[in-house]
Amino acid sequence: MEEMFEKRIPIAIVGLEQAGKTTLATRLQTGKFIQTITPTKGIDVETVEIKENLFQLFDLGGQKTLREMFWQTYVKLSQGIIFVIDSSDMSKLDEVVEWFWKCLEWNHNAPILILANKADLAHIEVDDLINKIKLDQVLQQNPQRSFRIFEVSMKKGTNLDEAIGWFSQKMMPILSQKKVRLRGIYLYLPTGIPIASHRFTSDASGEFDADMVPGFLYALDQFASGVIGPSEGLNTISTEQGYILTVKREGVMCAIVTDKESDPVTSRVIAESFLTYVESTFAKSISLLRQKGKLVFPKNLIVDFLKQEFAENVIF
Ligand SMILES: Nc1nc2c(ncn2[C@@H]2O[C@H](COP(=O)(O)OP(=O)(O)OP(=O)(O)O)[C@@H](O)[C@H]2O)c(=O)[nH]1
Ligand SMILES: [Mg+2]
Repeated sequence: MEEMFEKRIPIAIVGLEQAGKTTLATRLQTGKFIQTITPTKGIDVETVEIKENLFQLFDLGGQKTLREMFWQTYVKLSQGIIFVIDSSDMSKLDEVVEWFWKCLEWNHNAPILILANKADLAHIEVDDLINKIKLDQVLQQNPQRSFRIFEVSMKKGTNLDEAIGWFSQKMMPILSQKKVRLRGIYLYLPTGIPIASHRFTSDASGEFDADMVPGFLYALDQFASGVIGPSEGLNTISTEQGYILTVKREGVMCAIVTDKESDPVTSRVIAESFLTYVESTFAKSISLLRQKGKLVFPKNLIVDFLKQEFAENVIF
C-alpha cells in the first residue's frame, strides 16, 4: 500500500521575473514545456516527485515587490534553493547578483542549484556569469555549501536532467538528522475552532487553555491580513523562546509550537504531513465538525501520528 503521508522537502525556486521559474515547476510536474500565460502573482506551491523523494516547490513570484514580500521567508524555510537566471537578458544582471547574494545570506546551508536558463537564445556564457556573480566567494561564506551552475533551456529541456539529478542527490534526506522539540500541536478549522491538540510541556505555556490557542492564532492571522494583506497560508511567528508555525489547508489548519533550537523546516514538514494525513483520513469528520459542530476524532491522534511517522525527529 502506498504511504498516505510522506515527508516533503521544501525547495524555494527564486529568480527575477521572466527567468523561467514557473516553466521549471511545470516541467518538473508534467515532464513537458508548457508556455506560462501570466507572471506568478505570489507563490505557487507544487509537490513533485523526483527520484522517489517528494519535494514541495515554492515557485515564488520574481517581480520586485514580490521578492521583497516573500523571498526571505521561503528561502529561510527551504532545504534547497533553485536560483533561475534568464541568461539571455544582460540588462538585469546587477539585480540578479544582488538578489542571489541576499538569498545566500538568508540561508547559509541549503544546497543551491543555479540555472542559467534560455540557452536556446543568444545568451551570456556560463564563465562570464560565474565571474559576474562572484561564485568563487560562495565557499568563503560556508565551506560546506553545495552549489553548482548549469546552463539549461527549460524550453528545449537541454541539460535539465543533469541539473536536477545533481540537485536531488544533494537533497537526499537531510531531514532525518534534524530534531524538533515540540511544545504543542494544535489542529483547528480555519475559523479558529479547535479540533485536537496535544501539549508536551507543563511550563508557562500550560497556563493557557489549549482550546484558546486556535482562536488566538485566527485573530492574529486576521489582524495580519488586515495590516499587511492576505497571506498565502504559511506563517512563522518567531520569538526568543521558539517558533509558532501555522500551516493552512483549505479545510483545516495546524499550528506547531517548538523551542528555538528546533529545526523550523522539519517542524513545517511535520505540520504539512500531519495535515495531509488528517485530510486523507478524517475528511468526513472534518466536514461533520464544520456542519454540526460534532467532534469525532481518536483521542491519541497526534501522538500516535508523531510516533509512527516522525519518531526519529521529535524529541518527546
Ligand atoms: N526561449 C526560452 N524561453 C523560455 C525558457 N524558459 C522560459 N521561457 C519563457 O520565458 C517566459 C517567462 O517564463 P516563466 O516561467 O513564466 O518565468 P517566471 O520566472 O516564473 O516569471 P515570474 O513568475 O514573473 O517571476 C515565458 O514566456 C516562458 O515561456 C527557455 O528556456 N527558453
Ligand atoms: Mg512564475
